[in-house]
Amino acid sequence: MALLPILEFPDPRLRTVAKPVANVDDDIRKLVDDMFETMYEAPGIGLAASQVNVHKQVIVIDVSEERNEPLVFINPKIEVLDANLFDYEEGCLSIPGFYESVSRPEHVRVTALNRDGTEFTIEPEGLLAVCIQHEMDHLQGKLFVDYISNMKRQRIRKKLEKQHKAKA
Ligand code: QAP
Ligand code: CO
Repeated sequence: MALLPILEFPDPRLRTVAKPVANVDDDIRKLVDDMFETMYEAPGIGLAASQVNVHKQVIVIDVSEERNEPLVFINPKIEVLDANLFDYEEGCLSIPGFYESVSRPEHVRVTALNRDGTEFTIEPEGLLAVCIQHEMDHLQGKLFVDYISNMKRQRIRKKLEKQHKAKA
């Protein structure tokens, strides 16, 4: 297992659109294991492969208190079940230290492949529903700051750029 470096906003590589996984093989399972290690260590509740500069449709999530309910979503597809929206204060491992309220569909159905390559379908609720949508956005090169005002997004970008310069 290995910890993977996480790209931070406004890194343009976060804007890459991820490709579907053709075969859920041992290389993909190794990526999944490394992503879980990286997410748990951070600590975070969700991580998309895009964030570790691998542009494949792979997501890992664990929203449980005990951190013992790992979920893998490969090539996920989403269906919005009704028009109800849900507001949640979102964060992101690629935008450390910043949180903003985002409104998303509350009721969705997600179909994906698990780490064995078997298809499964869930109708997630609450935080899990929010997290899956947030992570699926990453696979399209989209970030939660794209939903807030340009002014707020610029302020976050400037603060992070300043931190990145100080570290370099
Ligand atoms: C996405 O985000 C998410 O700013 C996962 O300093 C978050 O795991 C979906 C984290 C909230 C829905 C709701 C963020 C860790 C972790 C930070 C994360 C930080 C350290 C974020
Ligand atoms: Co994120």
